[in-house]
Amino acid sequence: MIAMMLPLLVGLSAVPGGEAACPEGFVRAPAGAYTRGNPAEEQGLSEWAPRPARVSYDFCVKATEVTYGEWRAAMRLVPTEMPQGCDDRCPISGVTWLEAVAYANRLSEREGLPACYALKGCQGLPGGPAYSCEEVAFAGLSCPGYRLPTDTEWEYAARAGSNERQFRDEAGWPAPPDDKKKTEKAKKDDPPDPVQGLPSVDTAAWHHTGGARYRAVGSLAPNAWGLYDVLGNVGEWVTDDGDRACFTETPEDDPLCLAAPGERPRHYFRGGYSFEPSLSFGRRYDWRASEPRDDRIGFRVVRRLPAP
Ligand SMILES: [Ca+2]
Repeated sequence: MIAMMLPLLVGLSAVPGGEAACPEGFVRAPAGAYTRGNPAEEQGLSEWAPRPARVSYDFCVKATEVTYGEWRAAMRLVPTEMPQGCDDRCPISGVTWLEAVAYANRLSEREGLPACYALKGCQGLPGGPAYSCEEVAFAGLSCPGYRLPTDTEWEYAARAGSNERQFRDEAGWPAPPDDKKKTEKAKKDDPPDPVQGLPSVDTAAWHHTGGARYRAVGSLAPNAWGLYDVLGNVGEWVTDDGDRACFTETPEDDPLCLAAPGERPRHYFRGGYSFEPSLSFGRRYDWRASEPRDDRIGFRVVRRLPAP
């Protein structure tokens, strides 16, 4: 148990050259630009048109989804029973958005960092049967503590900053031509389709498992930045809680959609989930309330790096 807690207790440390480093178990996402949402070539997955976005700061992203073991090391109550066949390395699932932000605050508290979410009028305990808060206020992107990624940060990190197609069977993209059906002459005349050379999404994502069946985090191939299970396994909550229309209006720099005061928040999760048949980086799933629990959903946390 002590070994499991250690990564949570390691704060940002300086690396040679004076640059802040990410905590153990996190990877660094450098500032940069990309296009969020499904590219035009992908069909039928999203009503949100692709939009250019820029992340203006470096940040640290947890390499894996938060696990049962990590949740247990930080929180008093566990929200859901561990699925059959799982152990402490499985992603925590069935966590409400509110519980996920409470967990992020707990990590900040343990390291003496400011909480990124102000929770007021809360009843019950995170992980308990009826945890609720009257008010949740996000401290903003300059908060140095732990928090959920923004919708933009999540997709940027999941794509490892690239808008290139990554898998030959990524949802929504045209299927690659079936070379087996081509005649020998056609195979000779046609240049090889570059998509055929891409790996299957099965090499990096648990999906199409026929139920809420989760696997130990980090067991498949990571993305180019070293993040595991961004697609599949559990869906992942993001900070944004604004109205759907907000995503078509955000500025290009550091976009964030938050509910207006008094507006009922809408929460979002990303990356698809274990029993979804097809997965896409650009797809956004929305969820009207923070309850009831949905066993498709877990989360990972991020932490912004201070400017050098
Ligand atoms: Ca995931």
